[in-house]
Amino acid sequence: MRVSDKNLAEVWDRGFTIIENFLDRDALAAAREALWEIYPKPEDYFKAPEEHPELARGQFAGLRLFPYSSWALNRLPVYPDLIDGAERLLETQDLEIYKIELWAKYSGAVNYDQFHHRDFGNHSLVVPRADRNHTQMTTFMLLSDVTAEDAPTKLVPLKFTRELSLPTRAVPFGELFEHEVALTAPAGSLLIYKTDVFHRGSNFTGVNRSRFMMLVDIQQRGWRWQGKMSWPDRADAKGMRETIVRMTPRERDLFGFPPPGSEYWNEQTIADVSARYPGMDMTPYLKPSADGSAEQKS
Ligand SMILES: O=C(O)CCC(=O)C(=O)O
Repeated sequence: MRVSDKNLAEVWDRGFTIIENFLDRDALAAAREALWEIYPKPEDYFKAPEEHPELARGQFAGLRLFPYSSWALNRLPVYPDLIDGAERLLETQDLEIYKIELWAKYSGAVNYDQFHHRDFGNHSLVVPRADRNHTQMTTFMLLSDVTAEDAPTKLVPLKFTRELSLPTRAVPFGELFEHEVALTAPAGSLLIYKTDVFHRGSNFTGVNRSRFMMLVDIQQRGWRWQGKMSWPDRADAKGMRETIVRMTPRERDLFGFPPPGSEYWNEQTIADVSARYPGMDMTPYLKPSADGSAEQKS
């Protein structure tokens, strides 16, 4: 579903917006099915939680970094309506995806309650700008229904925190609770928020409940003081090569892959990148750059 202008305006005014049923039904169903290649199905987990001690090691134990073994998950960060929303919010097409995580939580594994915090603490070496420049667009894609019992994220509208100076990254547990809005929405919904927004994870209040989401963060390319993951570092991770092959040149570009027309491309790099990524259609990279360096020679 296209992110509406109203939703984008809400990101600026309130600090966050929730777009219900954002993912199309097929994409959601395929992504949910692929989750079980990574995580235990809830019904299996709750039969014997003690068989999954790795998920009880702490609040972040259910985090898994991009890429994944399945295209059904790997395609979500480049879901066209997400990138369109980022282009319109950030008012540029020169974007990079700077973090992708999957996060599974199971009730009883650990207490997921958090104090309110702002995410820029580990997304930036500095602080967000108070105007609209240098904004990082952070998102949660819900891959399961989230009701009040399912550990919803709780966010505080900006109007309640304007008095707190930007360097304040966290407040003591319990503060701001009276202003928080719970992210309760059906599977397939999208939360967009900014890194100056106070929010927190909450604990489950129901039994045998679980919550699955994908976190995708996007910013304008080229701000070396902001970011989180390094895609070259993940290049040899399982699933990355297949994912890069399946993506369009535009989608690869969001990960820093050289775009068509880049001076990187020449006869040698086209041949050798093609060998590193068997099956990749190299045709778009054959187009000559301004100095003609990628023109194929016969
Ligand atoms: O999982 C959630 O609902 C939010 C968690 C969070 O905000 C964090 O760990 O930074």
